[in-house]
Amino acid sequence: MIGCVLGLALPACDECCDAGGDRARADGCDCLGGERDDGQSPKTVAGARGEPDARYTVRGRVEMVPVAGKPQTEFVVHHEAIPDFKRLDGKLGMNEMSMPFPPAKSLDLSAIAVGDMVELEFAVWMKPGNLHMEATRVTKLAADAQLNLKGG
Ligand SMILES: [Cu+2]
Repeated sequence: MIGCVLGLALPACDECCDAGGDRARADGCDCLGGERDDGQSPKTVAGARGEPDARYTVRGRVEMVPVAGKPQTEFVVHHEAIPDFKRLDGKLGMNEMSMPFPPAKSLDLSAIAVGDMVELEFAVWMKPGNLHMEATRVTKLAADAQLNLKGG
């Protein structure tokens, strides 16, 4: 669930988030997947969320792109560490990890493919009852860009 990604007070999730990356996902932890906004709920109507509480820019490698008509596909990026990421528990930082970034409605991902290295901007809403995050801009990096990812 998204709250977990944001570092909500769920100890198991916190552990999972701290572990980061594919291991956490392989362990079946809810941290990187699970409950997500399906884009259908009334809350996602444009403007209903108001201004995001924070915006971040991070680089990473695309691991999955959403395919029209296949709801189980999503935009997944293995992102670099985000040292200034503000978590709900007041701590700072998100480790590098592989996680889904629901695309904003206006975001066109048609030029993005699995394996692409990208710079990603995302917005975060952190108020109780309005927890959400979405990718707002994705730009391809040069093919020889060097990402700082332990997982390769
Ligand atoms: Cu993350």
